[in-house]
Amino acid sequence: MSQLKNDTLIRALLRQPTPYTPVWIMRQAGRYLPEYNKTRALAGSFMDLCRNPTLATEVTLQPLARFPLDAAILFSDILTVPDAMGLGLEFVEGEGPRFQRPLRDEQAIRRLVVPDPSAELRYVLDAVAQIRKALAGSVPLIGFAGSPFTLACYMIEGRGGTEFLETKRMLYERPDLMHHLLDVNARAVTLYLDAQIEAGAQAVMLFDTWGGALSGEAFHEFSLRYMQKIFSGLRREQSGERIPRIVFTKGGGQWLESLAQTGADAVGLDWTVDIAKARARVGDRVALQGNLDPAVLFAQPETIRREVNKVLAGYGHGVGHIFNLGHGISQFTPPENLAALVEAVHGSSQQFH
Ligand code: 1CP
Repeated sequence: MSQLKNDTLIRALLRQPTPYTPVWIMRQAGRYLPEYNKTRALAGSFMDLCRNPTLATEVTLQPLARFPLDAAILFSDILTVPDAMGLGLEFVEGEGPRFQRPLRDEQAIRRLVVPDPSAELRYVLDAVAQIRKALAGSVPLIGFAGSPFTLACYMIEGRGGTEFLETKRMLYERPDLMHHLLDVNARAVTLYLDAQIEAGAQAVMLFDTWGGALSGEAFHEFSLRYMQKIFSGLRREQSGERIPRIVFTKGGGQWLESLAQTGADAVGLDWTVDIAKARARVGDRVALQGNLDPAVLFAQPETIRREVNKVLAGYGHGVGHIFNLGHGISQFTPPENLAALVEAVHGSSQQFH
């Protein structure tokens, strides 16, 4: 049995009854919180913050001290895995992530080695263990990784904010090479998530932020297939507890049936998807996580409450809904608006359970 004081997230992910709809927020620890910016300045840089388990623990807990959220998510980044492969991650102030050594030729890709998480990513595992201890069973801790394809986008382009032209050129011109890279990434992510679970992560999420940039055919061949591979290789239980898995392909609303067959327990929805229709399509097989437009958090509390109610009512009665935004919270969000959201979810959702 679960030792958690609040296990609503785990139960909802496994489509078991809960007294209300649990809520957590993608990027709940981050730049919209002044206390986060303070800790980050103290650490020196974003990566210094990620590499310091004590400070990573501190920022993981910051949103939970403000809001009665139903889960914590490990403070880290999806790009720690390619960094551990030697690509040299840095965050240029105001410009986002950059790799010093992006993958520019076949040799660089053939040379890639799957990192040993207990060595190169030790700092993440230490953070997981320290966060679990600090949470003391209050709410579950979510671990995460990027999907093989989303990681490949950053590894090839070397940065965000591109149209993935280099990535797609390789995908179309050298599918063999792309498959090799995705296979390395899938093996790396499987080991990494498995190590996070061993260190204490109680649920895991795969972020496929850029899978939605692909054609349907390419998505299935180059993104979905590798996420399936990860879930089939990952341990299902730890210390007798089932470890639920969440898959989130931003822009993946057309492929929900496929996403429901990856071996994930829950599928994340962005805000372009009608959650009632999503439930009718796949709600008998997986839980659904989402999917309020993050921009709603810029409106007045009454508007936030109204829009929260629409998502709750859209999902309707019964098990299997985890409330979240359709993507990460904006850095310009007033924190008090998130308080209104969490209160609205907890207050209004009881009628649906
Ligand atoms: O300047 C800063 O302080 C850094 C901002 C920041 C933060 C707070 C970055 C840089 N990463 C993070 C944390 C982070 N990233 C978490 C922590 C847990 C949480 O509170 O949710 C998680 C889960 C991520 C995952 C992540 N990183 C994704 C997938 C989710 C998504 O947002 O689509 C992606 C694509 C990244 C790459 C990345 N890291 C950081 C930025 C700004 C980006 C996006 C770059 C781009 O626009 O392409």
